[in-house]
Amino acid sequence: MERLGNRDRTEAHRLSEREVSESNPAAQPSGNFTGCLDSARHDEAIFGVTYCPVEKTPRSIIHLDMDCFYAAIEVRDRPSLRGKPVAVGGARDRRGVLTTCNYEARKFGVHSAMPTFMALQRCPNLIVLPTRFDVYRREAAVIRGILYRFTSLIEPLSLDEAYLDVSGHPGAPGPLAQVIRGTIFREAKLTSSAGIGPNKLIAKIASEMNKPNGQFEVRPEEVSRFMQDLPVRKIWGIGEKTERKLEELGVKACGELQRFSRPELVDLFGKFGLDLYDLCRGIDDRPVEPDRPRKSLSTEETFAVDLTTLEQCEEKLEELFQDLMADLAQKESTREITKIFVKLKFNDFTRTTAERAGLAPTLPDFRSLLNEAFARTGKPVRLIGVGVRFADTEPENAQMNLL
Ligand code: TTP
Ligand code: MG
Ligand code: MG
Repeated sequence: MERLGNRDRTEAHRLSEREVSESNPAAQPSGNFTGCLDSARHDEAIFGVTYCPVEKTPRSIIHLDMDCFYAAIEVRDRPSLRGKPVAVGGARDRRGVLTTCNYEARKFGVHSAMPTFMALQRCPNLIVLPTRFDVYRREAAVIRGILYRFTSLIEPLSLDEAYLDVSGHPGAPGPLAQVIRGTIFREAKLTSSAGIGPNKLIAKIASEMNKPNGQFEVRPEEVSRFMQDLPVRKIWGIGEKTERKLEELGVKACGELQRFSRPELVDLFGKFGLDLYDLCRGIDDRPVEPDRPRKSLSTEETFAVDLTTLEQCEEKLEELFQDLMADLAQKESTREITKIFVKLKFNDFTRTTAERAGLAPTLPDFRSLLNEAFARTGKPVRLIGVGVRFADTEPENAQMNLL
């Protein structure tokens, strides 16, 4: 029996990833754009049709980002530092680098990722404190707890920022962002900034505009005006290289980029050109994807040639078992496992799953499930999957797991 090459193994892993996301309740489509948009884009890319996507359901997205997060926590906890330039990071004599600094220090040109010695040259009075990651993580959990009072549709981007989809909230999003930021300040004594817009692209760009301790809202009818003069670099996916390429074409602002047709952008930037066509118009259909704990983890493989005997299946099972164990150790080493399962797909595309509660993920137990599933039909097997299901996480732990 010929074994699949590396590419196919990768594909098998990709499939297993898809399975993971299917079993994650948060990964369901948000109901905004679906594949039909992609196929329309595809047709246009081929036929050069002019196609103008319109966001079907207006959304309200808030991007919330804490102000000089680590430094703000340190200053809050040491009131004598208030008003002084403060940074957090490694020591100068140990070739340290700053994680961040407060706004007083930024006036001197000090910033994140700057070597500490350089920061001290620019600002000799800079107070450099060591990092206390456990404290920052705990604070992030408190803040996230506050956010969850307003919506469960939260996509954390890092410890100090998240997207919130507040489309379903009865309040207007601008005042709502004000209330959220006010609550964080009251309860955590930390300031934050927010951007409010009809999608993630706009919300993220807007949250920087009135930083620190401010917010900026772009209403749907203001998007076109907002994008006109916006530097192209503000768009996600445009790095230094693309910015330079665009500059050579005489394009600095999104309004100028809007003059290019879709086929022209595809010629210039490949597939990203299609995104760019929308993004420079302020159109971004990416849903807010909550990062809830996955319910199961599995790995599977589709075979180039169907397996016809139990022995052949057992041989493959062992390899899949090793993959699953490695995946488990890496991604979910601490979760309680409630069930293990083996899934078979047959050459007629029917499938069956044998699963059992209370078994540890051991090879003999997976083997017994394989036996059970195989015996159900005896048909040639085109795919085997092995996996585990996890116990539900307590809400409090769930929040910690997000960090
Ligand atoms: P940011 O939100 O990028 O920065 P910030 O919160 O310090 O400042 P701003 O007011 O501009 O939002 O990052 C959040 C935290 O992540 C930051 O406080 C420290 C950490 N961090 C690093 O450790 N290294 C880095 O290079 C950056 C940018 C941040
Ligand atoms: Mg921040
Ligand atoms: Mg941030």
